[in-house]
Amino acid sequence: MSSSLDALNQWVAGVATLTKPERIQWCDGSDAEYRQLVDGMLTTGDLIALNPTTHPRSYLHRSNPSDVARVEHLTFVCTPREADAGPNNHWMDPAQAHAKVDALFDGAMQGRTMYVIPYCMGPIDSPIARCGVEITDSPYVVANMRIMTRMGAAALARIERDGSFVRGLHSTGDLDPDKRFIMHFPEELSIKSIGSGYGGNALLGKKCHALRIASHQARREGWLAEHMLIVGVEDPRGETHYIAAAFPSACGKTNLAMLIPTGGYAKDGWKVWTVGDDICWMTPGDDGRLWAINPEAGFFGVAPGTGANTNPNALATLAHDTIYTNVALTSDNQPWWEGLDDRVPAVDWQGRPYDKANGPAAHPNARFTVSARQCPSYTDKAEAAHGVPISAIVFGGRRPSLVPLVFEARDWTHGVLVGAAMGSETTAAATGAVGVMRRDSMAMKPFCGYNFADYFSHWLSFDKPGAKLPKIFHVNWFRKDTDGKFMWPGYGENLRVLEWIIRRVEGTARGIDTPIGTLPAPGGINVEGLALGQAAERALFEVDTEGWATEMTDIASYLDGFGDRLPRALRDEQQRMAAALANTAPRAWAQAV
Ligand code: GTP
Ligand code: SPV
Ligand code: MN
Repeated sequence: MSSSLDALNQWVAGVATLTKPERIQWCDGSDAEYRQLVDGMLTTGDLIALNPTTHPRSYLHRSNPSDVARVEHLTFVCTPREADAGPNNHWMDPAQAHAKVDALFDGAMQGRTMYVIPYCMGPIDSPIARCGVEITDSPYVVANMRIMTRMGAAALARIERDGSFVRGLHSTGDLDPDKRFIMHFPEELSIKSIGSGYGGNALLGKKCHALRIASHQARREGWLAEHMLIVGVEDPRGETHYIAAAFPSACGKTNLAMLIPTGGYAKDGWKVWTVGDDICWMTPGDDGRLWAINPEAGFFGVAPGTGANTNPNALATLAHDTIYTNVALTSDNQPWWEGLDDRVPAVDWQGRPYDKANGPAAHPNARFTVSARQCPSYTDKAEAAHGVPISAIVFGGRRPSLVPLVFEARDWTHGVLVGAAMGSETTAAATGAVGVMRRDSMAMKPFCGYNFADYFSHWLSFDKPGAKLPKIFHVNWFRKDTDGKFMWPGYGENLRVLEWIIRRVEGTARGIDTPIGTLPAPGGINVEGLALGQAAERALFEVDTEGWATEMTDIASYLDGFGDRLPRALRDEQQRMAAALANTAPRAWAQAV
C-alpha cells in the first residue's frame, strides 16, 4: 500500500479513537450512497422533501438558527509564528489550538457515523487540482461535498498517486457557539472545525481548503488561490475572453458568472460561459499567461435575490436535484425566498407559519447547493485539465458612494494596489453587522491563510520578464442615489461593462487617464436604452478627486497596519496615486457618457 494511504488509514484510526463514533463509512461518491444518505436524513428530519412535481429530488435543510453563516471571529490561522498569520487573521498557537479543539472532539461522534470523504478540488486529471480528505459526522456535509467536489473513489486513487492530501476534521458537536472553532494549520496542511454545520464552516473543501490552506501552498509553489468567479465572454465574432473577478461574499460573483446576454447583446450573438462562481486557482503557463481552474464542482449560492429578472440561469440550474438551506416554503411545499416572485410563503426558514413581523421568510444568507453541470451556461472548458487563460482580473465591492462603475489599473503593480485597497460593505454571509464598510483586500479578508503583506508581495512577484499578465480592472455595481436606490441596473446589464473590459484588453476601446486609473472615454460604455438619468450618468463615470484624496488617506492608514512587512512597491504606488490626486483640480475628471 502507498504511503499516503497508510497515512490516511492511520489518521482515520486516530480520529476514531478520539471521537469514538459508532461506525465508520468510507464514501465512494456513488449515486447509491447519495440516495442512502438522503433517505437517512429524510427519516431523521435533517432534510425535508420538496414538492416532487415542481422540484424533483430536491430537499430543504434547516440549520440551527444560531448557525447560519460563516463565523469570522471563531476562525483561526494557526501558524507557529503569529506574524505569519498577519493582522488580517485571528491567530492561535498551533499546540494550544490542537489542545483546545481536541478536547471538544473527545467523544464528539459517540453514537454517530463517522464519514470519510476523499475529494479532489479541480478536474480529477488536472495538474492544478489538489486533493483532500474530510472526516465528518454530518450526513448533510457529505451530501453537500458530493455536489461541491469530485468526491469518492477517483479522488482516493489520485491521493494514492499524489502522495499527499489536506486533512479536514469536522464535527457538528453540540452547535454551541461558545464551543465553535474553525482552525487552520497551514504548515500541517490540516483543518479542524467543530460546532457548526454551516457551509463555509463545515464543507471543508471550500473556503478552509481551497482558499485558506491553498493560498498558503500557492505562495510557496508560485500560484494563486483566489475568491474569484471565472466567466467566459464570447463576442459575436466567436472570440472568447475569460475573466476572473473577486467580489466579497454576497457581492455578485454567482450572478456575474451566470449572466445571460439580453436585448441587443442577445440579438448580436454575445454568449456568456460559466466556469466557476466562487473560487479560482491560477498558475502561470508556458506561454506566460495565467491559466485558471475552478476547483469546485457545484455552486453553494445565495438564494435571496435570485429571480427570473436577475438570474434566470440560476433558476434553470435549480430545476431539480438541489439541496436548499434555510429557505422558506410555499403552501404546496416549493422553496421560496425574497426576490423569487410575488407569491406569499406559508412557512419561514425556521419552520414557523410565515409572519412578516418575524422578518424575511428566507434567511438573508439562505443558500442552494447544486451541481455545476446543471447550469445551462456551464462550459466543457471548466473540465479542461490545464484550465482557461485569463484575459482580465476584476476587483469590486459594495461601494454606495465615490467609486465609479468601472476603471482600469495602469499596470500590474497599480492593479495589485487597487485589489489590496478594495473596500466593501459587510453582508449576511458572515455573522455580525451588515452594511459596514471595511477593507477586504482582493475579497480575501476572511480567506487568506497568511499575512496579507506577504500576500501582496506574492501578487507583485508575478510581474516578471516573459509574463503576459491579465489587465486589472475595478467595478462597482452598487453605487446608490440620494434615495438609497442602486444607480446601475446591474445583473444582465453588467455585460455592457464586460464588453468595455474585453475591448480594452484587445486595445480597441478608448479610455481617459485619471489619477485613479483609466475610465471609459465618453460614449465608451454602451448605455443605450438604460434611462440612467443625468445624475447617475455623471456619478457612475466621474472621479471625485476630493473624495478620492480622503479615500487615499484611509488606504494609507490601512496599509500602515501591515508595518515593515508591506512591500515597498505598494506603498510607493499609493503615494504616487495620492500625489496625482493632490495635483488635480476638484472634479476635473468629471465625465459624461
Ligand atoms: P458568495 O456566494 O457569498 O461568495 O456570494 P456571491 O459573490 O456569489 O454573490 P451573489 O451573486 O450570490 O449575489 C449576492 C447578492 O447580491 C444577491 O442578493 C444578488 O441578487 C445581489 N446582486 C448580484 N449582482 C448584482 C448586481 O449586479 N446589482 C445588484 N444591485 N445586486 C446584485
Ligand atoms: C462566502 O461566504 O463567500 C460563500 C459561502 O461563498 S461559504 O461557503 O459559507 O463561504
Ligand atoms: Mn464566496
